[in-house]
Amino acid sequence: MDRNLALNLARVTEAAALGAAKYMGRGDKNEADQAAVDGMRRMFDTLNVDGVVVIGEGEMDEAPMLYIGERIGKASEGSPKLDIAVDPLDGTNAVAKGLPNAISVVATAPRGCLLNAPDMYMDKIAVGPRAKGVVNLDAPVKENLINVAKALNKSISDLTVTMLERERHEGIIRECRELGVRIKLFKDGDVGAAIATCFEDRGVDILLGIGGAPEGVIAAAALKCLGGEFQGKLVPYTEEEAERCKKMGVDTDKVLLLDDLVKGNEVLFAATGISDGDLLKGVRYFGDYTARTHSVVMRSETGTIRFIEAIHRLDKKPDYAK
Ligand code: VTB
Repeated sequence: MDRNLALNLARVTEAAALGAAKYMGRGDKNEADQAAVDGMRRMFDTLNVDGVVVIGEGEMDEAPMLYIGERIGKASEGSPKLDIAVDPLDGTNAVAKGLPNAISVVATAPRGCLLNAPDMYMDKIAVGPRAKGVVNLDAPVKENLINVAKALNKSISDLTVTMLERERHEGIIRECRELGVRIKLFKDGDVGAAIATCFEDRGVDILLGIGGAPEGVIAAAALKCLGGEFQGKLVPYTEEEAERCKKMGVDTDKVLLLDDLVKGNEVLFAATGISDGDLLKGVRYFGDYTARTHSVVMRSETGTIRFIEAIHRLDKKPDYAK
């Protein structure tokens, strides 16, 4: 895999972030999402890849761009054939309201390597490298928490669990409180939260709970690069969703391990902050038509993690300056 492609993916998420960030706090999540999609699509068109979107904005009839099955990149002979997973704006509500943790993300792997997760819910567990191998999504919550605390050499009261603030998590929250761990709830953006478990200074040790399945595959791609562990289980809420899982050949009783979600070791991942978050700083606008972005780029093959702060001259990039 061309290692410079990883850096080009940062250009893709930067373009999406610069597009969406202008809409922060304006109350219109669709407008922000569209700007992220436009920025991302435009930059993808400049890359020498033969890509197929396997996780994207929706089915062809509901998404004009970055829809599942769409071919992207300017493919030529010898271009890498890739599966592409995108979430141009994870945290549409966060941008619309000016709240934290909105990011733009993209992950790629060779064709056929990313699980084509349908747009439904997924039960998730994510931990960083030091707790790899000690969690099991099928085990009771308390058992996982005790095992992670042990692996991190922390007392249980110092362990921090993070999850989406949703009513469906009341049961897990109760169990966490009975055990006495710390809890950090967030409103949107479980991709960034899963990644944060891999950085000790980000203040969260384990992600639990149910979020979007597409976001689960994207988070798994990142955790593969970071050497963490991610497990997921599709949670169909309707007959139709259950049928869809069956057709895909996914057993909803089975825990999907990292290699079921993201096969092989040629994974590339990039993310750029849109609003300030635990993982990345948001887009900042300075005088003289400049803006700063903060991104992370990773490759699973070498495990290199790059944080990139970029200063953009918006007057020289008319597409961003609108
Ligand atoms: C999560 C979260 C996303 O969707 O996956 C969530 O990470 C799941 O859906 O940022 P609900 O909002 O229905 O709980 C998002 O909030 C939006 O994609």
